[in-house]
Amino acid sequence: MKNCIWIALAAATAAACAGPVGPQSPVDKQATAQTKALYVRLSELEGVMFGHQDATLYGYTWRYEPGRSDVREVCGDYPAVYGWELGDMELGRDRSLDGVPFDRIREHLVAAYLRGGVNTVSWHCNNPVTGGNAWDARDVRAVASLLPGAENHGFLLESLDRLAAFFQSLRTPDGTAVPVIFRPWHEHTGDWFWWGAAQSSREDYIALWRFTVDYLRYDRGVHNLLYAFSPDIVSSEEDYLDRYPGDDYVDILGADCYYGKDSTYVQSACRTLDVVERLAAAKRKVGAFTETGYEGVPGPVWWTGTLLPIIRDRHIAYVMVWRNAYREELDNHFFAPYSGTVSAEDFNAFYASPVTLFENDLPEMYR
Ligand code: BMA
Repeated sequence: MKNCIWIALAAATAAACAGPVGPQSPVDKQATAQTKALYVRLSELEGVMFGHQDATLYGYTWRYEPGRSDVREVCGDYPAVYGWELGDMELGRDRSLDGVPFDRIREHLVAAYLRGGVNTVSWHCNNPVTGGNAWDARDVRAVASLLPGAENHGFLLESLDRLAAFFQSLRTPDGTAVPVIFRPWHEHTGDWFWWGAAQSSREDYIALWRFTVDYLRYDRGVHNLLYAFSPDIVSSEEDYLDRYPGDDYVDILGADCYYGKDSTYVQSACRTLDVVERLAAAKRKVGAFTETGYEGVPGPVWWTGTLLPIIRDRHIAYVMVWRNAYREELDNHFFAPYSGTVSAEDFNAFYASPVTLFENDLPEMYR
């Protein structure tokens, strides 16, 4: 009895002391236990996890060498977040648009999870109308053509079936489904993808997003996903929410913003992340800087001089930079440092900052 009173008192005190309630659970009520745990972890972590697209698959000077990562070769630690790309899976191919076999992606994604890492997946889907790639944005019919009753709806179903099978195949050796942050139809505020705002109506874009989530969740029973919404830069909450599919369809409020040739990056990134943080707090969801980077990172102090001040003091779960393309395929297309590059030393200072979290900073329980 006495114990009960103490427990009741402790609970009441904890409730009274607790701050605003943070994100509670993913929008998918049937999300697996590991997916729910990932969401809690994303909302509770103190600091900003660092992510790198395709981190362990290849680097600037190597490809498919087990254990390697350009980030690790610079700072001695793996990233905490990994991005992977599924473009071309919708065509039934066994390699991505970047030539990476999907079997390898699965292997690296599961290995990253077993080390305590967080996985996020993007999808540069080919244009269903023209047969061109994701950047073939000449045609304005593509999004509408995928909706129920329209001529390419079958293509959408087939594509989502393929993605669903991939998501469901992400299992640890003991059969546990690996949780993944899925970030479809990204950067839709720009005009460079066929699903962009200049190429589709607001209603059709939202319908495509909702159909994608509902189909994977209810028709295919995929329950190991968190959904991330990631426009490019925005200037206001209104702007951000213009094509927002609704709170029941999004777990993570993200945004993408790249360093360009002009000097607007810091201002644009800060303004956009201010919006992300405010909306994430209001909606009790997780915020993230889902893609960023400076191609070729020519600035020797870009990490601590530019990126760190942008992410410091922010309630965002992670910041992810884009891939280090293998230079024999694509020269100077790298966004993380590699050993010997001009920003490598500065990256070590960025790594050492208490703000940034890499694999070794993750709580033991996640590793
Ligand atoms: C882009 C570039 C392309 C790549 C695509 C998907 O931003 O890196 O080379 O094909 O992402 O990974």
